[in-house]
Parts: sequence; structure tokens; C-alpha cells
Amino acid sequence: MQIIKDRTVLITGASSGIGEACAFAFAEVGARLILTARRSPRLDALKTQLEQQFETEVFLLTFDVRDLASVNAALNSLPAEWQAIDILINNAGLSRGLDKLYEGNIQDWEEMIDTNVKGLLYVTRAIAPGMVARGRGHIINLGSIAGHETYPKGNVYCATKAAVRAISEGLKQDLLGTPVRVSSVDPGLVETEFSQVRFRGDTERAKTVYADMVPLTAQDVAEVILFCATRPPHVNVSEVLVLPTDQSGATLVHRDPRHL
Ligand code: NDP
Ligand code: 8X3
Repeated sequence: MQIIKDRTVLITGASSGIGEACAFAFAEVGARLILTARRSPRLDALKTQLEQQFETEVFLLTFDVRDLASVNAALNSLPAEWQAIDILINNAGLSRGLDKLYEGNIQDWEEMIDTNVKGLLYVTRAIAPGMVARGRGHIINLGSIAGHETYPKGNVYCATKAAVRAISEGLKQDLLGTPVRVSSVDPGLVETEFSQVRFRGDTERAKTVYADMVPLTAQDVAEVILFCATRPPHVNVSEVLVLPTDQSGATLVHRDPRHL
């Protein structure tokens, strides 16, 4: 098992959901954490909690992954003792809307493509070279069942996650011959703020996504990510599709009111 204690882990999208759960999971095993997102008050609160609960060393960076200049400025501003990032968890991402493609909102498309694809690329481009130079590193990308199967009205979100899958594969090919690993963790339905963001704060509609079934929790996914990160150096968990037991595909969900 790979020891995570004192390893430096950078998590994008740590202010909520899966990213926040990863912060707890990695803090518990003694990692040093660089936590990033746009909502700095949430990051501040998380830092305080992790310091108190686990005595974790935490460094916060507030930036928008869509803004290349901000990404580079933030990462270049890291103090020397935080620059050697061992594990990058490319988690920041979102969906916006659920519309037929021919009726879709173009700004929603831009936001999803800029965040899920370009943002992930910007952060990876800034951090991966150091991993190669140091001969140590692991990049874990958050894909989705949506990158394996397109579902009706999911069009552009699914396209961004299919792109993440292609990027993970390409990065793995290009890093072959180095010790740097690339894993893709691809969940099905996870109850986080994801659907509230998708439906712009319509919590009632968001709840219907997980109605009458048992979704994954953010912690379930964080445990899978931690498993990937703790394999011995010669083992790369390349791709994990992790679904709720009540889900067998992007559109196949067993719903039973007795779950409530
Ligand atoms: P949440 O909405 O709970 O969290 C999303 C995180 O991404 C937040 O911390 C948010 O922080 C951050 N983020 C969004 N946009 C930006 C941006 N432009 N710049 C920086 N950070 C940003 O959703 P999840 O935890 O569910 O989602 C995490 C990842 O998991 C996403 O990539 C998502 O696509 C993927 N996923 C989710 C599934 C689900 O069912 N929930 C299933 C499969 C994959 P802030 O707003 O503070 O910037
Ligand atoms: C999130 C899973 O099915 O809600 O990537 O799009 S789904």
C-alpha cells in the first residue's frame, strides 16, 4: 500500500461534494492538502475543520479553473514547500441545464466545456510537468457514467465527460515510461450539490434526480479515489466505473418508493 502521510494532494472543487469528501478522506490518512475552488469562505471553514479534526496542514487557493491566467498565477504563487504536488485530483466540474441539443443554452455549453474540459486541462498542464521532473505523481480525474453513455438531454455535459475520458487516456499514453499514474474515477448518481447547480438552485427538481433510490454519497466516491491513490507504485487503477446498486446504466435506475 502506498503511504499517503505527508504527501501533498491538490484537490480542485474542494468547496463541496466529492472534492470536500476527498479533503476529509485524505486528511484522515495524514496528507497535506492544497484545497482550491472559487468560494473562499467555504474553503476557510473547511480548513479550520480539518486542522481541528486531523491537525492537517492545509493551503488554500481561490481561483476559477476556466481562467488560464488565474490558474497559472495561483499555482505559481505556491510557497516552495507546497510546490511538489504528489497527487492531483481534478474534480472541479458542473452541469448546467437538461435540454434538447437543438434548444440548448449556448452559455451553459460554454460554462460546461470551459470548466470540465479546458479547466481540467489548464490545471493538468500546470502541475504534470513537475511530477514528471520529480519522477513521482498521480493524477486522478473525475469522469462520469456520462462519459461512457450519453443520455437524452445530457448532450453537452456527456460530451465534456467523454472528453475527460479521452484526456485521461491520452495523458496516460503520453506519461508511459514515467512513474506518473493517471486514473479516471467515473461515478453514476452521487447526491451532492451537482443537481442543484444543474437546475440553478431549484432544490425540488434536484431532489427528483435521487428520488426513490439510494444514490452514492460523496464519501463513497472519495473512498474509491483514496483506494486508487494508495495502490503500490507499480499498480495503476486506470478507470473505475462506480454506480449505486440502484443504477445499472446512465438511464437505468431502479426507483422504489419504499426506499423513503
Ligand atoms: P458539487 O456541485 O457538489 O461540487 C462541484 C465543485 O466544483 C465545487 O467545489 C465547485 O466550487 C467546483 N467548481 C465548479 N466550477 C468551478 C470553477 N469554474 N472553478 C473552480 N471550481 C469550480 O458537485 P460534485 O461534487 O458532484 O461534482 C464533482 C465532480 O464530480 C464534477 O466534475 C462532476 O462532473 C463529477 N461527477 C458528479 C456526479 C454526481 O452525480 N454528483 C457523478 C459523476 C461525476 P466553487 O463553486 O466554490 O468554485
Ligand atoms: C453526473 C452523473 O448521470 O447525473 O456525472 O450525469 S449524471
